[in-house]
Amino acid sequence: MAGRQREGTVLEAKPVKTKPPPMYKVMILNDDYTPMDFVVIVLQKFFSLNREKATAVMLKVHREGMGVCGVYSKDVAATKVDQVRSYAKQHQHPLQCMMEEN
Ligand code: TYC
Repeated sequence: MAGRQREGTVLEAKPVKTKPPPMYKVMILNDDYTPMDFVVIVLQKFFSLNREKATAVMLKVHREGMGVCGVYSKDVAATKVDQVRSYAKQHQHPLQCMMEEN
């Protein structure tokens, strides 16, 4: 059988179309009752913002009604929303937190 050629079937890799997973913005809403200092603490505690950045985000929300705390994968964003809601509830503040696809 010397010299006999094998069938030349080439299996080309199909280009795999994978999109990066969607990311989610975590946002807080303004209200008239939650103390400013409490919002700054929340932003530092759950979103790892330093005091200056946390204050800037809090003031933006206070003036504009809504602001982004951070952008995360779906699971992480959902955890942050739960953490903020339960921390606000525990302290009896009506602070609202939500997530939205980026
Ligand atoms: N508006 C609030 C106040 O005047 C402060 C505040 C800021 C509340 C941001 C919620 O997400 C918020 N005490």
